Amino acid sequence: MNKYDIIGDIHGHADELHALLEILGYQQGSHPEGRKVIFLGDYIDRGPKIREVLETVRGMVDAGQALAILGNHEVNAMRFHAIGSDGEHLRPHTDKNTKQHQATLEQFPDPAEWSEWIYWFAGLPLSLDLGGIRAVHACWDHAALTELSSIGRLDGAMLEKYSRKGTPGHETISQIINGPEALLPEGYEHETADGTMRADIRVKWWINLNGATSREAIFPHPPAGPGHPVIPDLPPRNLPATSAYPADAPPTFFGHYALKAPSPASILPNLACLDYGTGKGGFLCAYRWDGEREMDPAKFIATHQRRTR
Ligand SMILES: [Mn+2]
Repeated sequence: MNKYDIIGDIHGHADELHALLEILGYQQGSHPEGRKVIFLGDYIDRGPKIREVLETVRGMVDAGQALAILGNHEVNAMRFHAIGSDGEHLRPHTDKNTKQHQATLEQFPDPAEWSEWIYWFAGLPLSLDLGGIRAVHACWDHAALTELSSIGRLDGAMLEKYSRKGTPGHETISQIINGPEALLPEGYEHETADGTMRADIRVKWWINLNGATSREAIFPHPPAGPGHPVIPDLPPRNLPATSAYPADAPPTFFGHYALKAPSPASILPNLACLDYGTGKGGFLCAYRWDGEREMDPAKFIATHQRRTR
């Protein structure tokens, strides 16, 4: 059985990636004990060394030393660069969308080179179910993943089908790469990590949210206390239907949520988020998986930790 080291969102932070791979025992992209890496997506759009991150990830995938899935930033990049059948970009080049993609645009001024990377993204899967272990960028939604399992490459007509905001296809793919969202009650907003005020919140998709208050549903919980907006004990609007993540499901790893915590931990015995906001004052995080059904708190490895075993 393969043993895997699962690594969360990197976002152009190649130095942290190389430090983490070294802690995990990888030498020039391969492990002496034959372990492999699973990368959880979001390789681009921030950080100073996006090209180096992509070259490391792709190099390990090509050499059979790693598996990589798509994050919302890669799918957004594909949409940003693709032209739809109506002649418009699948992701409109608004100020907001351009700003989100700015670091990548600056670090890849040659469109021919960037096209190559877009083509590579199109060959990556949206999720992995390896039997003993599962990986997805934001949300393991069985129904959405079943619908998406037949699409093959996410390019051309498939990309267009899953790109148009407001279409069922877009909802399906967004569920996987962005996770479900809701809205705070009328008149309430929260402060996002980048300092903007928003009414829409990410929610805990692994519990039954039926009847949950905004405070119970929001994930992660934003900073609380003086100077921070209050998350009310009132039901959010448009709360999605969710159910408890099955306790008998294999260990499942996701990224995306930029958690703020001094050290990593699992959410459930078989569920963990490995995105701890590297480059946003956090750290890059991995889980060292050896086939166990329940996660071991000692096997979360972060760039700010010394090797412990
Ligand atoms: Mn993400």
